[in-house]
Amino acid sequence: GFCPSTSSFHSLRPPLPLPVAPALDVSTFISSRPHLGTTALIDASTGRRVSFSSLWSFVDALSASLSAMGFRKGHVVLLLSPNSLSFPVVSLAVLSLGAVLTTCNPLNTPREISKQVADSGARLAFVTPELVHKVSDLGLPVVLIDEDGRQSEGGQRVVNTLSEMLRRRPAGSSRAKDVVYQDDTATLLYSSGTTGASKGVISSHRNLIAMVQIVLNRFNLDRLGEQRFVCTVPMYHIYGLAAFATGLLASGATIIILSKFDMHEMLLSIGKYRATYLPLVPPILVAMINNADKIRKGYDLSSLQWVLSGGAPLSKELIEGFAKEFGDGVGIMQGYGLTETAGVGASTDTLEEVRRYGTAGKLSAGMEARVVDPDSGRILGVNQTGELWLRGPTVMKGYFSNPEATTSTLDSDGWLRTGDLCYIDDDGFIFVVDRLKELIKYKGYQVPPAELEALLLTHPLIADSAVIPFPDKEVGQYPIAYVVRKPRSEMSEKEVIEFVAKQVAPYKRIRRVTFIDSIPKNPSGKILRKDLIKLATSK
Ligand code: AYL
Repeated sequence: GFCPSTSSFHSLRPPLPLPVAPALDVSTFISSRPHLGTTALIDASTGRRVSFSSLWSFVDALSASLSAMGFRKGHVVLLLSPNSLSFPVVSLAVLSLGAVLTTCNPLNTPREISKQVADSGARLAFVTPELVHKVSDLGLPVVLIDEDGRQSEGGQRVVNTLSEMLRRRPAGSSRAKDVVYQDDTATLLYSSGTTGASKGVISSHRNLIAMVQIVLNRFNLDRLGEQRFVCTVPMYHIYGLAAFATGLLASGATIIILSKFDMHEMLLSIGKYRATYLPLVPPILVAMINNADKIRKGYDLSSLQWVLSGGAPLSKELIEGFAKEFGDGVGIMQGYGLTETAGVGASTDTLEEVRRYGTAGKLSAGMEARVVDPDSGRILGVNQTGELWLRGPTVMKGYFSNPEATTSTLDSDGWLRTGDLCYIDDDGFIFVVDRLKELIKYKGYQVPPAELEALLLTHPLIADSAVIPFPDKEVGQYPIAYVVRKPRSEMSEKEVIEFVAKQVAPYKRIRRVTFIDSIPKNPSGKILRKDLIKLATSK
């Protein structure tokens, strides 16, 4: 689909049907899709099932309770929880009110969470009992997600429990609900984008409705009511949120939920629930290939038809390795996307597309792409490598209260700079060559170097620092640091590593430190990251 007159690539997929009514929230859109499914969710460890009809009555009850508590359109609600049956319920209830959902990695430290609460302006948090201590100093009212009737310890700020809110359909539910428009903000997921610290990505209901349609388009709709997806990817992240807390719930498919990634539990539940789809990030695929013998002997994977991989690059070698170990019966679908595109922007969806090993896929329905020379700004053509720009119905409205980051990422015509170096071949397949932006991806998790650099600079013995990715077969990349010590400082590598480790989530920890006399920078003071990456990987 390269169009010479506009110098852009168009999606080769059938057009995306989108609702035209201006007043519509994504939760209502999902619940009104017809499908053949009966069981929506299964908790893999307890076997507890939630039917579609109970799911939607839970969502109604919770949204009525929230409304009775005074929650309205535009109010921001934090959801801090591992994957669970409650995660989609809370998300959809918040969205149905026109309130704004912000999610957070449960591994994050109190310091990291408090930054997000302050930035997003969250005024209520849904939190599991194990995580309540992480928000106890914030003065934020808490609703305890008490699925198993567990009590919180220091829960003095607990204003309600989820079970209580689901039980009672409050008298106040007659209170008029605000009209929610497709253009209203739905979610604030945090991403570091191309540079700097984490920012709130503003996705509208329209963005998410388009994303739901893309999810439905990707799979064979007629049979989706019979499909069973194992959910190990985190729902707080756009990958999991798009698939498991929203998109697939419109399809009738059943979602088998694991509270966290555990190889044994994941493989066991495939056999136990006869799962057909397994969405993963590349490091899990690597681990499966490395343990292929044990896995084939120990588990029944006969029901599995598709593995989905997304969120980080998956090489041709890995796809071949997986095919060799697990046979032709299981295909690997690729998904490429960003938090800023509310999920998948390109993918391989059919057997024919999947056979193009190494591609990130073809543009999703409704998406357009440009390939732009990062130095000259010139728009490039087929098979030429440059920065990928995307435009389409899922592209974010901007970064929350950050106009500078917004204008440097989104232009006035709606083009989003992805920060990924790509080319698009004659058949419209996108190949990701490298990452231009600062982002480090550890097991698919975002690690923003700028955040770690800012933290290092708070240490009294550190004069300057730069954090860069180091490639690793198992995890993708891990963060390493170049540090300039203050004069006469004898600070050790271990001290630097521990200083960071105490304050950040485990996936952000710096794994190696090299002391250096000065950080290489260009005349305007920008760190020459590529030079440091070359230095680090040449040894
Ligand atoms: P964020 N191949 C190479 N790089 C990728 C791929 C891929 N398939 N997918 C994502 N990335 C990198 O916001 C790329 O650098 O969302 C991109 O700019 O955490 C960055 O990750 C964005 O990171 C899916 C599939 C959602 C993917 C996604 C988006 C998750 C990543 C649903 O089905």
